Amino acid sequence: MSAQNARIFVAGHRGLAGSAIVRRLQAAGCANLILRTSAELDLRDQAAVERFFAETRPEIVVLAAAKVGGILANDSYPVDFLRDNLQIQTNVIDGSYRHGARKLLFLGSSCIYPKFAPQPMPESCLLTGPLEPTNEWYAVAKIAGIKLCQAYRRQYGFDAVALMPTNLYGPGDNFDLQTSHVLPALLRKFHEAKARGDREVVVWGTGTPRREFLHVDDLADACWYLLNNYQGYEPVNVGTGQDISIGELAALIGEIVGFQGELRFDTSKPDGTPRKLLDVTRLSSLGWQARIELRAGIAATYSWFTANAR
Ligand code: GFB
Repeated sequence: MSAQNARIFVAGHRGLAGSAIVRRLQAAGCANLILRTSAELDLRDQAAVERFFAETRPEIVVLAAAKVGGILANDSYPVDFLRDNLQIQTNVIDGSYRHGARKLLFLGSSCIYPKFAPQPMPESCLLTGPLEPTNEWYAVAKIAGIKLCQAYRRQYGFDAVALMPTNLYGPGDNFDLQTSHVLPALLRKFHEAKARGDREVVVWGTGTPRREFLHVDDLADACWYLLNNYQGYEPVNVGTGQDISIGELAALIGEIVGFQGELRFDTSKPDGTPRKLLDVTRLSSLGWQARIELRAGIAATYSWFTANAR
């Protein structure tokens, strides 16, 4: 049966990734989406998840639900990032398999790779070195998620696929300055600094770390593509293949927002991993590549922010 006609459960459909995936599935004509808010279904609650799968029996599951956050949130709430993610993914992957789903897509993260991995980072560098301490709790949970997918495939032949998206951004992101990732945080900081007429904007860390940013609509398109074209045991990196320093990103966002002042680097805040660029050879050879250019993607996200997120 084609994915268009299948009953598809998108776990985490209100989040940045999940909401983009829902839009992409709807654009592809998928009309049988199963969606639950966290108030309706707490994915950390095994008994509730079990009842949900027994009642709805989805055929395809996209696991985009997770406890996520930027460098400070990751560092401040280790239990939430480790326990909640282990619970969510274990309940959903197990429930999917036992109630007859034929396919599951699990979304991981580029922070699963070692802090000093070779750059760009191929999927094969998983578990070859120590993790970045600011996000090791989240990374360990996501690594366990990949291994669960591989274990269910190996033991039961369940078609569970793990994707590793790089740093995501786009409409529906979290713009809270304490818990967000760098890109939405800087959009808000520059926007507010411009409105107040401030002379400077504070950027955390040294500005030298390099990150790769993928628009969430590109991620959603990759999910749809891999849902239809990949059944492998190995995880697949999802990125653009290009990175930028945080200092350069800040300058670009300042330009897009139209802020005229200076940048000040607060080096009391952590830098995190020095560089995080995915090797996207596997994804390219499967026939998919990112399309949304960074400047255009940030400009569109800024428009969304000014219209929706204040
Ligand atoms: O996006 P971010 O919070 O997370 O930070 P990571 C990226 C870089 O931007 C770090 C710097 O070097 C930050 O110090 N930065 C500068 C800022 N200004 C700001 C700011 O105002 N807010 C924030 N948040 N950062 C996360 C992981 O790592 O990446 C997660 O913690 C996840 O586990 C996610 O994997 C994709 O890229 O360092």
